[in-house]
Amino acid sequence: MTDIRTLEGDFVATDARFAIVASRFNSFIVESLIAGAIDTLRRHGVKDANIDLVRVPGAFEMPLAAQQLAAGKRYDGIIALGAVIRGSTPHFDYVAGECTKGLAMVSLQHSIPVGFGVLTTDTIEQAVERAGAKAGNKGADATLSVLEMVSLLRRLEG
Ligand code: INI
Repeated sequence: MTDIRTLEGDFVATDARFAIVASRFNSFIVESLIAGAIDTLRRHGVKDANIDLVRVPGAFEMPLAAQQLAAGKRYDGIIALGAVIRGSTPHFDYVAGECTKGLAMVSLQHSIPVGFGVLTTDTIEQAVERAGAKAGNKGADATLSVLEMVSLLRRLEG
Protein backbone atom coordinates (compact mmCIF):
# COMPACT_ATOMS: atom_id res chain seq x y z
CA MET A 1 0.00 0.00 0.00
CA THR A 2 2.81 2.42 0.87
CA ASP A 3 4.34 2.00 -2.62
CA ILE A 4 1.24 3.37 -4.31
CA ARG A 5 1.66 6.87 -5.64
CA THR A 6 -1.51 8.90 -5.34
CA LEU A 7 -2.01 11.85 -7.65
CA GLU A 8 -4.68 14.28 -6.62
CA GLY A 9 -5.44 17.96 -6.74
CA ASP A 10 -5.80 20.39 -3.89
CA PHE A 11 -7.64 23.69 -3.99
CA VAL A 12 -4.58 25.85 -4.58
CA ALA A 13 -4.48 27.53 -7.98
CA THR A 14 -3.99 31.14 -6.96
CA ASP A 15 -2.32 32.19 -10.21
CA ALA A 16 -4.89 30.46 -12.46
CA ARG A 17 -7.36 32.30 -14.69
CA PHE A 18 -11.06 31.48 -14.58
CA ALA A 19 -14.04 32.26 -16.78
CA ILE A 20 -17.53 32.08 -15.36
CA VAL A 21 -20.17 31.47 -18.05
CA ALA A 22 -23.56 32.42 -16.66
CA SER A 23 -27.01 32.39 -18.23
CA ARG A 24 -29.45 35.29 -18.00
CA PHE A 25 -32.42 32.92 -18.01
CA ASN A 26 -33.70 32.44 -14.44
CA SER A 27 -31.31 35.22 -13.43
CA PHE A 28 -32.77 35.53 -9.92
CA ILE A 29 -31.36 32.04 -9.23
CA VAL A 30 -28.20 32.34 -11.33
CA GLU A 31 -27.05 35.55 -9.61
CA SER A 32 -26.76 33.57 -6.33
CA LEU A 33 -24.73 30.90 -8.10
CA ILE A 34 -22.41 33.60 -9.48
CA ALA A 35 -21.99 35.09 -6.00
CA GLY A 36 -21.15 31.63 -4.62
CA ALA A 37 -18.60 31.01 -7.37
CA ILE A 38 -16.84 34.37 -6.97
CA ASP A 39 -16.79 34.07 -3.19
CA THR A 40 -15.21 30.60 -3.46
CA LEU A 41 -12.54 31.78 -5.90
CA ARG A 42 -11.66 34.77 -3.71
CA ARG A 43 -11.48 32.61 -0.58
CA HIS A 44 -9.00 30.40 -2.39
CA GLY A 45 -6.74 33.32 -3.22
CA VAL A 46 -7.79 34.01 -6.80
CA LYS A 47 -7.57 37.71 -7.65
CA ASP A 48 -10.53 39.48 -9.29
CA ALA A 49 -8.24 40.39 -12.20
CA ASN A 50 -8.02 36.66 -12.96
CA ILE A 51 -11.79 36.16 -13.08
CA ASP A 52 -13.92 37.02 -16.12
CA LEU A 53 -17.72 36.79 -16.16
CA VAL A 54 -19.35 35.96 -19.49
CA ARG A 55 -23.13 36.26 -19.81
CA VAL A 56 -25.15 34.19 -22.27
CA PRO A 57 -28.93 34.15 -22.93
CA GLY A 58 -29.68 30.65 -21.66
CA ALA A 59 -28.29 27.24 -20.82
CA PHE A 60 -28.48 26.18 -24.46
CA GLU A 61 -25.92 28.85 -25.43
CA MET A 62 -23.41 27.96 -22.71
CA PRO A 63 -21.44 25.28 -24.64
CA LEU A 64 -20.68 27.62 -27.56
CA ALA A 65 -19.40 30.37 -25.28
CA ALA A 66 -17.39 27.83 -23.28
CA GLN A 67 -15.93 26.42 -26.49
CA GLN A 68 -14.81 29.86 -27.66
CA LEU A 69 -13.26 30.60 -24.28
CA ALA A 70 -11.45 27.26 -24.19
CA ALA A 71 -10.15 27.68 -27.75
CA GLY A 72 -8.59 31.03 -26.81
CA LYS A 73 -6.37 29.19 -24.27
CA ARG A 74 -6.55 32.15 -21.92
CA TYR A 75 -8.21 30.29 -19.05
CA ASP A 76 -7.25 27.39 -16.82
CA GLY A 77 -10.81 26.61 -15.83
CA ILE A 78 -14.39 27.42 -16.80
CA ILE A 79 -17.34 27.52 -14.42
CA ALA A 80 -20.75 27.14 -16.06
CA LEU A 81 -23.67 28.51 -14.04
CA GLY A 82 -27.34 28.31 -14.98
CA ALA A 83 -30.74 26.99 -14.00
CA VAL A 84 -33.03 24.83 -16.12
CA ILE A 85 -36.36 24.38 -14.40
CA ARG A 86 -38.75 21.74 -15.69
CA GLY A 87 -41.90 23.49 -14.52
CA SER A 88 -41.31 26.43 -16.81
CA THR A 89 -40.59 24.64 -20.09
CA PRO A 90 -41.85 21.70 -22.10
CA HIS A 91 -38.42 21.44 -23.72
CA PHE A 92 -36.55 21.05 -20.43
CA ASP A 93 -34.96 17.78 -21.50
CA TYR A 94 -33.59 19.23 -24.73
CA VAL A 95 -32.16 22.38 -23.14
CA ALA A 96 -30.68 20.55 -20.15
CA GLY A 97 -29.39 17.69 -22.29
CA GLU A 98 -27.69 19.85 -24.91
CA CYS A 99 -26.14 22.06 -22.24
CA THR A 100 -24.76 19.10 -20.30
CA LYS A 101 -23.51 17.25 -23.38
CA GLY A 102 -21.99 20.37 -24.93
CA LEU A 103 -20.11 21.40 -21.80
CA ALA A 104 -18.72 17.89 -21.34
CA MET A 105 -17.58 17.92 -24.97
CA VAL A 106 -15.77 21.24 -24.54
CA SER A 107 -14.02 19.97 -21.43
CA LEU A 108 -12.76 16.82 -23.18
CA GLN A 109 -11.93 18.36 -26.54
CA HIS A 110 -9.92 21.20 -25.02
CA SER A 111 -8.65 19.36 -21.96
CA ILE A 112 -9.90 22.10 -19.65
CA PRO A 113 -11.83 21.68 -16.41
CA VAL A 114 -15.45 22.82 -16.81
CA GLY A 115 -17.44 23.04 -13.59
CA PHE A 116 -21.07 22.03 -14.05
CA GLY A 117 -23.01 24.48 -11.92
CA VAL A 118 -26.17 24.26 -13.99
CA LEU A 119 -29.16 23.39 -11.85
CA THR A 120 -31.66 21.01 -13.44
CA THR A 121 -34.69 20.87 -11.20
CA ASP A 122 -38.40 20.12 -11.34
CA THR A 123 -39.43 23.24 -9.45
CA ILE A 124 -38.31 26.78 -8.66
CA GLU A 125 -38.26 25.84 -4.97
CA GLN A 126 -35.70 23.09 -5.62
CA ALA A 127 -33.57 25.58 -7.56
CA VAL A 128 -33.73 28.11 -4.71
CA GLU A 129 -32.65 25.39 -2.25
CA ARG A 130 -29.52 24.73 -4.35
CA ALA A 131 -28.69 28.40 -4.89
CA GLY A 132 -27.69 29.31 -1.36
CA ALA A 133 -30.60 28.06 0.74
CA LYS A 134 -30.81 24.71 2.56
CA ALA A 135 -29.07 22.54 -0.03
CA GLY A 136 -25.98 24.76 -0.26
CA ASN A 137 -24.79 26.71 -3.27
CA LYS A 138 -24.07 24.66 -6.39
CA GLY A 139 -22.13 27.57 -7.87
CA ALA A 140 -19.67 27.29 -4.99
CA ASP A 141 -19.57 23.47 -5.31
CA ALA A 142 -18.84 23.62 -9.04
CA THR A 143 -16.08 26.16 -8.41
CA LEU A 144 -14.40 23.90 -5.84
CA SER A 145 -14.42 21.08 -8.38
CA VAL A 146 -12.78 23.31 -10.98
CA LEU A 147 -10.10 24.46 -8.51
CA GLU A 148 -9.34 20.83 -7.67
CA MET A 149 -9.23 19.77 -11.31
CA VAL A 150 -6.99 22.70 -12.35
CA SER A 151 -4.58 21.67 -9.60
CA LEU A 152 -4.83 17.97 -10.56
CA LEU A 153 -4.22 18.62 -14.27
CA ARG A 154 -1.11 20.62 -13.42
CA ARG A 155 0.19 17.65 -11.43
CA LEU A 156 -0.66 15.19 -14.18
CA GLU A 157 1.16 17.37 -16.71
CA GLY A 158 4.16 18.00 -14.52
N1 INI B 1 -32.78 28.39 -20.57
C1 INI B 1 -32.33 28.20 -19.31
O1 INI B 1 -31.17 28.51 -19.01
N2 INI B 1 -33.17 27.70 -18.36
C2 INI B 1 -34.46 27.34 -18.65
O2 INI B 1 -35.17 26.88 -17.72
C3 INI B 1 -34.93 27.55 -19.97
N3 INI B 1 -36.31 27.26 -20.28
O3 INI B 1 -37.09 27.09 -19.37
O4 INI B 1 -36.67 27.24 -21.44
C4 INI B 1 -34.05 28.07 -20.93
N4 INI B 1 -34.45 28.27 -22.20
C5 INI B 1 -33.75 29.11 -23.12
C6 INI B 1 -32.67 28.39 -23.89
O5 INI B 1 -31.57 28.07 -23.06
C7 INI B 1 -32.16 29.26 -25.03
O6 INI B 1 -31.60 30.44 -24.52
C8 INI B 1 -33.26 29.64 -26.02
O7 INI B 1 -33.94 28.49 -26.46
C9 INI B 1 -32.68 30.39 -27.24
O8 INI B 1 -31.73 29.59 -27.93
